[in-house]
Formats: sequence, C-alpha cells, structure tokens
Amino acid sequence: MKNKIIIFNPRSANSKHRIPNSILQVGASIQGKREYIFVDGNLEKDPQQKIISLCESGEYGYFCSTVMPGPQLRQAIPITQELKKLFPEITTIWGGYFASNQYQVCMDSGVVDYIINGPGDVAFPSLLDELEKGITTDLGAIKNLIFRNEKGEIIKTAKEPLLDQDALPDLPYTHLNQYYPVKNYLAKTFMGNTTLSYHSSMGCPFTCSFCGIVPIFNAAWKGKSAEGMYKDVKYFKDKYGIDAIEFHDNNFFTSKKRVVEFSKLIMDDNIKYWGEGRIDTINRYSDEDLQLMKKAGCTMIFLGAETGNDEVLKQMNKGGTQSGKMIKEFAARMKRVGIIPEMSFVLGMPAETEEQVYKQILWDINFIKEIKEINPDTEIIIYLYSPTPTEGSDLYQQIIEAGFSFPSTLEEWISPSWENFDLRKNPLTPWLKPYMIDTIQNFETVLNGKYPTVSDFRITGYKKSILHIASNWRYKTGFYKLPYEIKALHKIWKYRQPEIEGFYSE
Ligand code: B12
Ligand code: SF4
Repeated sequence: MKNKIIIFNPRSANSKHRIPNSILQVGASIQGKREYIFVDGNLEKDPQQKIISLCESGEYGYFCSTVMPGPQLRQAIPITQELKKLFPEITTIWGGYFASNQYQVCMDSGVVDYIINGPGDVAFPSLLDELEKGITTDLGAIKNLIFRNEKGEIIKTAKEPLLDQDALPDLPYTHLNQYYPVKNYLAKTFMGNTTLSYHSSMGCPFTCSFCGIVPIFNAAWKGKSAEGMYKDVKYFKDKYGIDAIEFHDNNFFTSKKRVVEFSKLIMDDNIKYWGEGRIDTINRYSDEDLQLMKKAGCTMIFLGAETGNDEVLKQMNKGGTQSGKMIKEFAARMKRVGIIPEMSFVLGMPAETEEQVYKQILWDINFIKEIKEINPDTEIIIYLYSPTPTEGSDLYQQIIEAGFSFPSTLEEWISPSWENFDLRKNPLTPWLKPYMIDTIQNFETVLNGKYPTVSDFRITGYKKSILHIASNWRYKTGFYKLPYEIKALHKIWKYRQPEIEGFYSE
C-alpha cells in the first residue's frame, strides 16, 4: 500500500543538533494511527538519496517537511523539487514558520501541495484522513490549512484556537530513537553536559510588528502545566541523566504562576535552565520569585530588548510596558539576583531620513554600552532588522513604501544574500547603507572582544584576557573601524556567535 509517510527535518545547524521537536510533534499527531518514518537532515550524510530510496520502495505516499526560514531551505527546497520531479504522484506537505509565513511563494512553486499553517496537531491527521478518502471537497473545513481549490485559487482556512497543551499526545521519543538515538541530541552546553531542548508552550500574547510568529498565533498563547512539563523532564532525568534544559518556547515566562510552580518542582533535581522572555513580563515577578527561580536552576534568560529608544519601541509595536528606563533597571535587578540577562537588540530600523537611521544606530550602540556598564554580565546579541511581513501593521506599510520586497521564487530564497537575510546578518533593506552595517558589525566585533560570551566555554582564562586588552582601547574611544586584530583572534579561537549559531553549544 502506498500510504506510508516521510516526516523530514531539513538540516538546521552544522553541529550539536537539537532534538527535532517540530517533527516530533507532527509525528505525535499520527502515532499509532499511521505508518511513518523520521528523516533528520541534520544527521544524514545524503538525506536526498535516503528519501529517494524510500520513495523507490513504492510504499510511501506522502513527503512532509518542516521548514524554518534560513538554512533549512537549503535542503527543503531542492529535495522537494527533485521528489516532485521523480515521483509526481507523491503528496508533498510543508509546515513550520517559513511555509506558513511565505505560503504564496511555496504554493506558486508547483512542488508544495499543502501547507499546515501553524499548529498541525489536528490539521495534519485531518488532512491525511481526507486525502485517504480520495475526495478532497471538505478541505475548507480543516482549520490551519492552505491548499488550492478546483479553480486553482489558494485557500487559507480559518485558524484553530490553541489546544489544551496538556491534552496533546506525548512526543514519540521511542519512535525517533529507532532511527536516531535520542541521547545524541542531548548537547553539552555552557549550562551542563546533557542538555534537553524542550518546547512547553505555543504562541505568544504579544504582537510585535517585526516578529514572524505574530501572523501565526494572533496574540494567543497556551502552555503545558508545570506538572506536565515536570513529568517530561523527570523522564529525561531518569532515562538520560539530563542536567540542563533549553526552553525553546517563544515566550517561556508568560505565566509567572507556571514558571514559579515549575521551579519549585525541579528545585532538588540539580538542573539548570534557560528560556526566552520579555523584560516587562519578568519585571513584574517579585524578587522572591526571581530568587526562587535562580535557586531552582534558572541561569540565563534571553530577552528581546530591541532598542532603548522609546519612540522606536513604539514603532516596533512591542506592546506591554517596556521602556529604555525599564531595560536599565532590569539589567541592574538581574545583577542582584544573579541570573544572566541575554539581551537582543535589533538595529537598523527604517526612519524618515538616512541621517535619522544612522543616528538611531549610534544611539543604540551607546545604550548597549550603558547596559554593560550597569551589568557587565549582560550578554548582548545584535541583529540587523530583517523585516517579516506582519501584513497590515504600520511597519509593514513603511517597509513596502521604502522599496523592500520578498523573493517571488523558492530558488531566490536560497540565494546567498537571502540566506544571510534570514540570519539577520544582511537585511537587504534599502534604508540601511553599507557604512551603517559596517559600524554595527565593527562595534559587535569590538564588544565581543571586550566581553566574550559566556556561552563559548572555549574562550576562558588567558584567551579572554588577551581579547579584552586588544579591544579595550577601541571600546573606550569608540574607534570601531577595521578591527582586524580582534577578528583574527576570534578566528584563531573559533569564537561562536549565538546570534548566528543559535542557542548554546560547543
Ligand atoms: C529550535 C529552533 C531553532 C533550531 C533548530 C530547529 C530545528 N528544526 O532543528 C536552530 C537553533 C538551529 C534555529 C535556528 C534559527 N532559527 Co529557529 N527556532 C527554533 C525554535 C526556538 C523552536 C522550534 C520548535 O522546535 N518548535 C516546537 C514545535 C512543536 O513547534 P512548531 O515548529 O511550530 O511546529 C508545529 C507547527 O508549526 C506545525 N509544523 C511545523 N512543521 C511542520 C511540518 C509538517 C509536515 C506539518 C504537517 C506541520 C508542521 O506543527 C507543529 C506541531 O503543532 C523556534 C521558536 C518556536 N518556539 O517555535 C525558532 C524559530 C522557528 N526560528 C526562527 C529563526 C528566524 C531562526 C534563524 C533562521 C534565525 C535566527 N537568527 O534565529 C536561525 C538559523 C540559524 C542557523 N544557523 O541555523 C524564527 C522564525 C521566524 C520567522 N520569521 O518565520 C523562530 C519562530 C524564532 C523567532 N521567534 O523568531 N532555530
Ligand atoms: S514578545 Fe517576542 S515572541 Fe512575542 S511577538 Fe514580541 S518578539 Fe515575538
């Protein structure tokens, strides 16, 4: 029977691969009901050949891929294209952030048949049921789906409210283990030797106009209960001896009650943890809450500071109550508590004139230096603003008026400049001039020299001191131009940049 399913995770990083939670959750939705295989592009030498061989067996009817922007496109696009050429009868289904946000270009490519738009827990099995029946007239009733109707029009169905996350089936770790040993995904990080990557909630209650998750969740958020999370953590502690967790949630700290309860539950387990949150949300936690979290293992929190400029924060539609003043106070608070704040800044937002764009960049550079003054342990991540189309926002209107447009073919998305765009390193935004990008990148090099990230545990001792001395005069005088000597040291010691490599690994 030709109805087995391939669920593919295209290569997303060069090493230390995280457990592929996206495809695990897709697998969970059909576990025990349908026959499927996981293919992890991170761990296959030649995933294309592997997938072709599977299809040649004649047993597979579906090729399903998760697709994030950036490096995953490099495998997802050519493999899907080749497969459609060789096996046109195989149904191709994409899901994930790229497929959902850039659905038009995916559907126009002629190689993607269906897209799951956001959570696939119900949509994916429902689509398979419909396709198996052989009649596809009811597709419009399936929520979170994008398809072409008989007239060839692209239809985006209604969104499904977020599900009770505790009611979702367990992730099929045992099934994954048949193909790729789960223990190999538990990475050594700056927090511990065996780090679990875990996703405990869906969505985010905010609508920042620059963020790619907004069109998918429309300000909705739902999390697993503290007990539900702890049950999974305990499983990994007992079976694999984990000593650290990276929470991959978009906004882990949304519910204080949940975070505090979870912290109490893991208090004696000797597990460190890291997660992403908002400054204004966590600033509402009391000192006692923060101390309890620290004691339970909360080591570092990734925070979207974005900018210290209140006007620009408004333009970003950051929502909530964040301000430049709050960012500074928060950095000081974290210093007292002993949790490392990892603040990301987005530089290069559009403005009315070129002069204003540059002035804002210089202003933010000074702001970052002030933060470092207040709490030198603060980790700084700098991104260049890479627009994500949250259609309808003022910012979207502004970037379109400024002459920005997205690629109209999948091939263009894998060209080197667009790949860099996805990595938020080369934004292709017309208002950002090369000299501005130089200033930002040179400052970043000097900053990383003076304060190497703690997440790179290779840069310690004398290496740290040499880098510090080499960068100090530049940092103090503001002379960031051509910092070749620091770049050379970074190259020799293979300095890692969390903003490019993502998360924490060797
Ligand atoms: C883990 C992760 C990574 C990992 C690898 C992921 C992997 N697959 O191996 C790494 C660290 C490599 C990574 C890198 C990047 N990432 Co990333 N990443 C994530 C993160 C934190 C978690 C993904 C995850 O596991 N989610 C859990 C699963 C269960 O949720 P899900 O993916 O949404 O899956 C559900 C649905 O989407 C759907 N679905 C998804 N795939 C599929 C496939 C099929 C067939 C079906 C039917 C359904 C389906 O069903 C699932 C279950 O309901 C997300 C944020 C987030 N919380 O999701 C960002 C996120 C996806 N990343 C993002 C980005 C931009 C990147 C980068 C490209 C850029 C950057 N600087 O961060 C880099 C690339 C850097 C590099 N060198 O590789 C953005 C995408 C935003 C956008 N504009 O679309 C996100 C949303 C973070 C953010 N808030 O900005 N990332
Ligand atoms: S708070 Fe963070 S995750 Fe939520 S919409 Fe804003 S940037 Fe995106």
